[in-house]
Amino acid sequence: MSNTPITETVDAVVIGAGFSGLAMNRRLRDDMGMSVRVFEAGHDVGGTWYWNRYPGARCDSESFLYCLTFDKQLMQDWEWSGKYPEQPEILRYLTHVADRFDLRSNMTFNTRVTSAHFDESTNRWLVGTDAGDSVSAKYLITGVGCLSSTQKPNIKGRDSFAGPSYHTGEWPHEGVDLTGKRVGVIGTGSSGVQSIPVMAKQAEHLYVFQRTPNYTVPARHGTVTKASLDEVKKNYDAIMEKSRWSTGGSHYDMSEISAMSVSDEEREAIYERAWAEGGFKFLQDTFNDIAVNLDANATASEFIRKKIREIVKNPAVADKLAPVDHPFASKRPLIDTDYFDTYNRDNVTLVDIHAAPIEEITPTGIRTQDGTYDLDIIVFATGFDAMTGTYNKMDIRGRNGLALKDVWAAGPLTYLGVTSAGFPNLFMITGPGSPSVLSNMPVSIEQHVGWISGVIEHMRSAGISTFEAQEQAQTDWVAHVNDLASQTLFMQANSWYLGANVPGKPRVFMPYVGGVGTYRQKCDEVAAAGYEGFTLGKESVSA
Ligand code: N01
Repeated sequence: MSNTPITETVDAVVIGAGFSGLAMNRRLRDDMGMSVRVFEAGHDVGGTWYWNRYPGARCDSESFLYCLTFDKQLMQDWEWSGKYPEQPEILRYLTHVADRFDLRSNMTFNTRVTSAHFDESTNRWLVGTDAGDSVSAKYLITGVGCLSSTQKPNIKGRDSFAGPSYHTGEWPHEGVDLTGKRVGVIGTGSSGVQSIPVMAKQAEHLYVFQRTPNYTVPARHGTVTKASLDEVKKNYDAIMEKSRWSTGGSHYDMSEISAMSVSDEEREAIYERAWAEGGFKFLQDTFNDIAVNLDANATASEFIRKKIREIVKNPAVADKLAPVDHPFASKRPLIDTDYFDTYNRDNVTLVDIHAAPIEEITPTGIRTQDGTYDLDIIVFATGFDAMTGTYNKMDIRGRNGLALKDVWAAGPLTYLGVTSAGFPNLFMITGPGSPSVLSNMPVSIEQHVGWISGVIEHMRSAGISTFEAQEQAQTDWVAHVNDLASQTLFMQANSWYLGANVPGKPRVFMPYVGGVGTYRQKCDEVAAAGYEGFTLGKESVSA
């Protein structure tokens, strides 16, 4: 690649045109006057919301919190229609942001970054794409998302199926008509739990192939009134500022009482209220020890199992749907609309592939150890090679030609989840080791955009050519991330947070569990201490 002629020279290359890429582009280009090239694999902006168009796709954060805050007028002008934003509406929002701030003019679409090599003789990145670009940039910023590499299990005969098959994360833009079709869906994580009730209403018959049952709480989705949105808009700055310093990136108060400190009747009443209100409040606003204390957790887990048995009429089906192998919220908590009730429909069959695993996908359907299911369509709701998958697919090389995927072979190594030692001037928006997926994403994205641009401003004003994490600071940070995770119940489930869903992936807890407020404070302190833990190289070559 070093012999390839340079096709463009810019200050910064940004990878991805989702929330991260849009916000970073605007900041660097419009606020800081830098030249920026954004590469995006899709044919337009949107990121996650460009690709995940499966039936029922929406965000679990409330609409008014799921936004960019760099422009106050934008916050006042945009009107969300639902309590939770649905995929088409989020995509409309991001399209509007791109139009309103003219963010497409320096974006190249339908183009995937395939390589990025750091040239130590010039202190610049050379970024290659599948369209033949070779762009020289001082700064390389990844806005590639945490859940952008789809994961299809390597089931015997997978590609022999004669009908169409789809992954929820690569859903056809024109939609899929399930009318009159026998549909098999594999997977009951967030994507499965959201899409199953919607697909069940369309399909002639829906077979749900469930390996591990999941806890899920009603979302209580609905429309939002203009009056409630107006109220939010009056207080928007305060709401978002509180979210920035919170645990999960939202402005809700967290409970301060232990589940073990109240009587059985009081506890039940608190759970009932939270169940009726719906959403993540069931975790945040009930008790403060559900995520860390097994006894406290058992009360929440049992409450949800009780609800499943109440909702699902067939006791044998309810039993299969009731999770017992992991504590509530040790995997990504789910919220749903009519998920358990869907199993009361005559046209829905739950297939327990834990008891009788899938043996083969055949041209006509799926064969398990104890049955054969004839299908017209297969849906893989089987998740993603999370947090590191997309990085590992690009040939990213830092000092001494070292490949990021080799450095990360035993698990991602980052300092603050935004940089990796040996990769100068590479910044990862919501990288592994930052709160990212444990938070309301736009809040974490904007914090990284702000922090990274602060670094770049400092580099430009102080004549710094390279900004690079120190090995010891990185080692300490990775240990801290692991130490915090080990104090939670997250380690008790086989989740994608731990890479458990990808065969051969190292079992390392990837996001930072300390909360977005604590994390923000740490990042601010590091900056205030002259970027403690980073080596700042003075200009020795022209940039
Ligand atoms: O993926 P998942 P997802 N054979 O990994 C099953 C975000 N998101 O796309 O648990 C059979 O959670 C697997 O079974 P098991 C959100 O952060 C957000 O649903 O491994 N089954 C599991 O049931 C979320 O957490 C939103 O036993 C197999 C399912 O597939 C993340 O994306 C919406 C299998 C995968 O669940 C990922 O969610 C959607 C196999 N070989 C997604 N391999 C919102 O904000 C996997 N499975 C609303």
